[in-house]
This record gives sequence, C-alpha cells and structure tokens, in this order.
Amino acid sequence: MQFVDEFKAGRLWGMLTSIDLFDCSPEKIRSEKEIKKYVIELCKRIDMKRFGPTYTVRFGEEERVKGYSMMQLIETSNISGHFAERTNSAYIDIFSCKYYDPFKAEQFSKKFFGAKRAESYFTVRRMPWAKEQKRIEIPNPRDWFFETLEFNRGVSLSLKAKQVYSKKSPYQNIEVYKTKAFGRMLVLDGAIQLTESDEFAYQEMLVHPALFTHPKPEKVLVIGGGDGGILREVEKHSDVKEIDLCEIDEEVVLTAKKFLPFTASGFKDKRANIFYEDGFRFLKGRKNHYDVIIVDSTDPIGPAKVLFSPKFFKLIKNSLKKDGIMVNQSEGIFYRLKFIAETAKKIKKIFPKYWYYYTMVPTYPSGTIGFGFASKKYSPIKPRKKKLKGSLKYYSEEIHKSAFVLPKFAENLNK
Ligand code: SPD
Repeated sequence: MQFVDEFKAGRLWGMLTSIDLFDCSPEKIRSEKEIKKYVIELCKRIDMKRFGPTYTVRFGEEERVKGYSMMQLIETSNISGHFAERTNSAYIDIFSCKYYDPFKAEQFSKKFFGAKRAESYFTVRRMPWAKEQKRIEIPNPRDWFFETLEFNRGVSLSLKAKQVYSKKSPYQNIEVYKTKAFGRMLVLDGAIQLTESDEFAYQEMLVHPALFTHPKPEKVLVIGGGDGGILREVEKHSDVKEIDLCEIDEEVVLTAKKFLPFTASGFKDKRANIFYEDGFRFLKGRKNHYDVIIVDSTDPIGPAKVLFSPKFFKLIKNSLKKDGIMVNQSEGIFYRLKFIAETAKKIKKIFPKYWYYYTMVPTYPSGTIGFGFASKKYSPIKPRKKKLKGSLKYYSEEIHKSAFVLPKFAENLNK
C-alpha cells in the first residue's frame, strides 16, 4: 500500500483515524469497565504500546453530552473518545506517529461496541518538507462498503460504494448503495442482499428449480422477498395463477420500489398479492393451500433465525398441498457447512425428501449460496420442459441438474 511506503520513507509523521459508531450496544457504551477493556484490546490489535492508565471522565447531566469521555496516551500520541448515551453513539480518534491498520481499528471498534454502522475518516500529518509532494490518495472508508463475513477468521468483503439511502425500520437497518462494480446494492443489517448485476443468479435459482419440478404450480407463496426479485421470476411461469408474498417489513418493499426498479418490477403483476405480516402467523391461517413455498430470507441470525427452526418447517409442510415443494435460502457450503447440515437434518425429519443445491453469487460470502429443496412427492432430478415468459440469464436445464451435484466435502448433505 502506497500509504505504508510513504510512512516507511519518513514522508508522513502521523495518522489520525476518526471512527464514528452508531447504534452501539447501550450496555457497552455506558460501562466504564467496558470502555477501558476496549482500549486495552484495541491497542493489542493494532500493536500499540500504552503509556499510563486509561482516563475516563463522566460528563454531564445535560442530555446532549451525557456519557463517558476517555483518553489514553499511546506511543507517540493518543487515543480519545466520547460515548454519547442519548444517541448510543461513540466517537473515537486514534492519532499516532507509528503506522497502524486503520481498517483493523475500525472493524474491531465496530464489533466491540456492537455498532450497526460505522463511518471512519483518515487523515495524515506530513513532514514540513513534504509539502510540495504529490498528495497521496488514501482509501477513505466512507467510499467503501465493508461486510464482515467471518470476523474471527478475518474475512471481509469490500466494495467501492456510495450510500444513497439509509433507514431504520422497526425490524432492521435498510441501506441502498451505488457500487462501482455491481450497480445498485441493497443491504439489510449490514449484510448484502442483492446487487443489480448478480441478483439474477440468486433469484432465478431459488425459483426455477422448484417451478420446473412441480407439474402444476398454480399457487405459490413467497415468504420474505420484499425486494420483488423472487416475484419477478415466479411471474415468468404462466401456469402460476396466484402468488402471495408475505413480507414482515413494508419498508423493504417501499425501498425497492424507489431504488431497485429491476427487482421491484415484480410487484406490477396482477397475480401478486402482498401481505405485510409475520410469516408464522400467515402460515397458520393457510392449511393445505400452496403448491410451492419459497422462503427468501436474510441470514439465520436475528429476526430470520426462526425461519430455520423445525416449528417453521412444520408450518410450511402443513400449508403445502400433499405434493407440495418448499425451497429456502440455505447459506453457503464454504463457511456454513455445519449449519447447513444441522438444518438439513431438521428438514429431513419433517419432509420425506430433501436436497441441497447451490448457485454462484460473487457478492455473497465466499461467492456461493445454497438452497434447501424439500418435497412431499417430486424429485428435482429431472426438470420438466415448459416455455417461460421472459428470458433467463443463469437457469437452464443443465444448470438445474448440475446444481444438485455437490463437491466432495459437502456431498453428504444429499445422501
Ligand atoms: N448472505 C445474504 C443472503 C441474502 C439472501 N436474501 C437475498 C434476497 C434477494 N431477494
């Protein structure tokens, strides 16, 4: 990195990282003990020697500034911060003449304080004689989106991106970015849900294997799928007569309609009925009703965790007709094989038939994501032939068949 070389060459003498953390864990930022623990751990992570103790002062009964301020001397400079209780935010500055990794500092701080969003800024201080030198460009995290995929193993995905929308709904943080490489991008609670240029690989593969397997998929239910992309794909099947979509968060649909026309086109079809409801409640009221149920969920943490539970799979089974099929978002085999195997075990206890299959999506963790295919009667191995309205970019008969063939390390899932 040019920046490091500049440091080594002695042309820069200090770097300052300002980290703003939003929606932090209230318990953490209100605890003097946790703040001190954070400083010690941060210094270890960025290899910075501390001098003296961490000073903390509690400020104000005035609401606006209520909270702790912190100061820690470190080799060649200091770390300071303020922890604002009114807004659950933290503002941390790390200034040092010794090089450290600002991204590491940001990622660790975000994780430690359980922040939902972080914004960081870097700036450098120069030697007086370096004034005339060409300004170096320092990557500014404000222009980059980071998704921490595997914090403990140190894996993250970064995309050059500008935020165009952000809203906190009652269920989650919704963000839309414009990325340089992949076009528009939808992010929920920090996790990429789709991008304009690769979403087809996910939506087509969650929908078409089931709809090419079922001989008469007249009634289809989509659970989740608030961006509309799954609807768009289901609507390509003219044998589908009725599509219900049950999305808990209306804000996702509104966001898609405003910023993601390429998926929101799915809301225009007359066969689509939209329900803003909890999936559990919705299913309880519809027994023996659907031919195919498609679960387009976020990752199995937080609110979506229940969508991977036996209770949920039982409800789905009851809402399907006697030859019904369920397909669900089921994570990728490189990072989540254990979870996938556990979920497969749960589904196999409830449905007579189960397979895992997968697709490739460059902006998802490890570039792959898979689906569960649970069936009361039909096997997906031989897709039927039928004509679709509209074109496809990923799905084909050959892809359908090959998607169920798993790499050696994961083949037990389908045994
Ligand atoms: N790791 C992210 C998985 C996202 C699955 N849902 C995508 C929604 C697209 N309709």
